[in-house]
Amino acid sequence: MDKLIITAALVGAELTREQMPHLPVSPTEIAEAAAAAREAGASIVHLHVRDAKGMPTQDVAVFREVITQIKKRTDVICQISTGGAVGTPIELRAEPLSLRPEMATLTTGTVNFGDDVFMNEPSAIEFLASRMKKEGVKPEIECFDAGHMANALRLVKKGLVDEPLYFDFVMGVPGGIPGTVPDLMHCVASLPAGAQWQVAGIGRAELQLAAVAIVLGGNVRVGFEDNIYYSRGVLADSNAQLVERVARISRELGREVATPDEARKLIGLA
Ligand code: KMH
Ligand code: ZN
Repeated sequence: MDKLIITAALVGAELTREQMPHLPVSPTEIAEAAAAAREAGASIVHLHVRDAKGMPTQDVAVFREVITQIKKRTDVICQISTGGAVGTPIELRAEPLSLRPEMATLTTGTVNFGDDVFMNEPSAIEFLASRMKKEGVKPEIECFDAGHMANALRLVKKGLVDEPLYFDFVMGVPGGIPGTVPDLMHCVASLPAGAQWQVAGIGRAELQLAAVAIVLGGNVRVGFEDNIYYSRGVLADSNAQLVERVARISRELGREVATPDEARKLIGLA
């Protein structure tokens, strides 16, 4: 089995300091969190950034500052979000692609998102996919629902995304695919040949689905964007603490954890 790739989703767009006092917000805080997550076993950081008021932004200058500071500290793969926050206009979502990061997320369908709707019309998805192709950015296909997998294959048919695909099953968002083991098994069984995958379980689904992915040969995403608790009612101290637990469980189960350079080779970035 390949080594485990761990992604740390450090910030998110919806979370506030009131909900999570340890949330990294400034570029320096995000870069320090990225370096600590890498030390704990992460090879990718999934990046949202915040403006001076702590609000989510797709501002290229802020992404540039964050990525520059991360690269000064560590060798982790930087994956920018093109999802942004619910309601971010599609043109703004695409802007940080001009920085040509190694990876970026590409959500391949609309989904109810709690009381909101995370809109991804077919034309918007194709716009983001073609920008990624033009800039040479590897998409991570974000599936908030099972039907989003088939939408990704349509992009392949249209020549907008190249195989092998790297899927992220985001499971447990209210309105999306539930965060259960049978739902994960359904997603894994539906994978096209040669595809790679990871799971991002939301809330209490995070750890259980991570354990299943480790055993099945998939990869794992953890971090404050997805879950702020270490155990029931106990907030995590840091993103690194959540990463470290997954790395420890994986090693205990006999699966080593990939370094960033090993992850680059596994994903085809190097
Ligand atoms: N903030 C969510 C509405 C992504 O990063 O690509 C979308 C999201 C997905 O977080
Ligand atoms: Zn995100």
